Amino acid sequence: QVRRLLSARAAAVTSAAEALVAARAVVATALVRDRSVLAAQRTRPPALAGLWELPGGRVEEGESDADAVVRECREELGTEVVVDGRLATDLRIDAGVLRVHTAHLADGGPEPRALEHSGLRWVTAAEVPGVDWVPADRAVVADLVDLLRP
Ligand code: 523
Repeated sequence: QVRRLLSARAAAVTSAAEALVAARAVVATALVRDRSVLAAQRTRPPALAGLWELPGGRVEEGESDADAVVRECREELGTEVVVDGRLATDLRIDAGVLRVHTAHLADGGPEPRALEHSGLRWVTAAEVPGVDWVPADRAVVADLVDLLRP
């Protein structure tokens, strides 16, 4: 009986730890230039294809959030970014929680290109609420509007 209880408890701790790891696993980037933020159009999965997101992805083992943001922006946009802050609201996704970091283009860095998305657009505070965001990213519309306002 005691052994069964202990092993149930160990399983609960393990799954809580796994949930925490999963919850740390995804970052998104609010890349800001000239009072606009970069929105990127997803190509996958089918449920999200055509919708717009803040670019990002899974954090790899041993990476910090900021490392992951820089790497994802290189891979997806072919550009160099500098992380300069974080939005207060986390996004809820199936895998757990996605944290949104704010960033700007590195001086003299290449212009972002849609290497893994079907399109890119710079959106102003006035345009942010009207963008067809993926469901999770809708949660930061108000934060983005605040971020972009003078
Ligand atoms: N989101 C999301 N919004 C958002 C990002 C960057 C990601 O809702 N701004 C979701 C979409 C996926 C999950 O987070 O369900 C992982 O994002 P993804 O697919 O862009 O990350 P990848 O490409 O690093 O991960 P794999 O799909 O495993 O390749």
